[in-house]
Amino acid sequence: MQILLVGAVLLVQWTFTDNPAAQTSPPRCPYSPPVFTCRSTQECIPIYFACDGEKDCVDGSDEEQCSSRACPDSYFRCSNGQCIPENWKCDYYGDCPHGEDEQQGCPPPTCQTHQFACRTYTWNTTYCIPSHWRCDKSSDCADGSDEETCNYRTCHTDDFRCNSTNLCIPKEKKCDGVFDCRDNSDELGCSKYRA
Ligand SMILES: [Ca+2]
Ligand SMILES: [Ca+2]
Ligand SMILES: [Ca+2]
Repeated sequence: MQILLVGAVLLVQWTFTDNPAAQTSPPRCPYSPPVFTCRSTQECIPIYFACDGEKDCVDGSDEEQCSSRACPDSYFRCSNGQCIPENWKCDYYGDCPHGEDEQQGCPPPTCQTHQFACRTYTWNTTYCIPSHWRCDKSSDCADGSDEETCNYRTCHTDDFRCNSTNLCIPKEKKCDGVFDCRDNSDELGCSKYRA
């Protein structure tokens, strides 16, 4: 009798969990909209995971028809069809595979007070440089503007000449604990910086 009862309970449980209606109802989406819904499983993924070059749906449907897919409002469309939130645009981090989100009319970053701002800003190229890299006879800005309108020091006989750039600095600046040469040669071998 007891075995029969247990069997009946198991049968009821099995019938319940095997309910076809429970199996076909779409899984609950844990992401806030807009989301991409996978074609065969009806699972959802954040919309920026679609057309990002990686299959996130089991059936790979998130990587299909990317060339014709439009983006919802307040989303930026990368050239590969990926949709990224508008506020990922011009945040100085390339979210689109080719950095398109950083290339269209983005303002240059704000350089810190001890930095020199190069004249033109292009994403992913050097823009803010340490101020002592200005007029050090070594081009650091992508547009070379750090070496424009420089009054390079005329070399004196007792000057220190930087190794790789031939920039002359007063001998007092050799081993003064501050880097003046672009290659740091003015502080090499000095007691302060000796390892
Ligand atoms: Ca994907
Ligand atoms: Ca970005
Ligand atoms: Ca320079």
